[in-house]
Amino acid sequence: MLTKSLQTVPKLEFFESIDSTNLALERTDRTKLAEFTAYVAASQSAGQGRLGRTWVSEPGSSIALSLLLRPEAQAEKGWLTLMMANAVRATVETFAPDADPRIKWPNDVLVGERKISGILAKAVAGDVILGVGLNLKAQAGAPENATALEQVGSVASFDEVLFELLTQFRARYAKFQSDASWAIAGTAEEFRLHSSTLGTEVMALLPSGEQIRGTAVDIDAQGNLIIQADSKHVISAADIIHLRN
Ligand code: BT5
Repeated sequence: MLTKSLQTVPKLEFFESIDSTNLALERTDRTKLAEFTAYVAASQSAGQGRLGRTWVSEPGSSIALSLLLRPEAQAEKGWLTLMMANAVRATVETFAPDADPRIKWPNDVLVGERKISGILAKAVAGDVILGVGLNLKAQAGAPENATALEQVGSVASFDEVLFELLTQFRARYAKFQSDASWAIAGTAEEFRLHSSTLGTEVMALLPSGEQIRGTAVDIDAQGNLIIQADSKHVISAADIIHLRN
């Protein structure tokens, strides 16, 4: 079934249904698994978002993918998340050329203001588990502001989309493994080109409960978001609300 995608990784475990591909990879003994092992599911009963939130993946409606990574440079979760966001964005553009997919810092891919994909990276004992959910079809249980490839004009199959996504990500990650600082600069540049966050008025909701309202002006060398309000704020983790585009 996943004929094309199987060619892109050393090992691909496919689950028709699982609780969470990130959790499955986390609880596996990974010592015998090669880097780039992929856990893929057609549905999840307990898909994870950030901060204990849920990611909806109903049967046959989305791709849930978790990749086992062993970055040579110090695990840069934020950069790997943005690198995957760039790969997802390029994948969506491949199948829906008119959709103008954009990246919302730090971990979403949007079409317009609708979310088509979310990314969740976790560092575990020297490994990074990089999870991504990409919607293929509309789902009854997804939030109102969700969208899916089929809804933005794509008729591509699960295997075609997964193959493209893995290929897009691998090309970017290979650069990272050979020269991390060069690849990080490239990741930042690609994000700047395709971000829906930069240059807009945002409200950042920080994990502490603090709220910062201002203009998202750039990301810094660590991948933090810089918000210009009365003063400059450097944000490493937050939910961002786009107030105006
Ligand atoms: C994310 O969190 O967007 C990260 C999602 C990562 C999912 C992948 S699937 C493979 C791997 N295995 C897992 O268990 N997880 C990863 P966050 O930024 O916290 O956004 C979560 C929010 O997105 C939810 O609270 C909903 O509002 C919204 N949401 C949930 N399901 C959605 C969907 N299918 N499409 C669009 N939005 C959704």
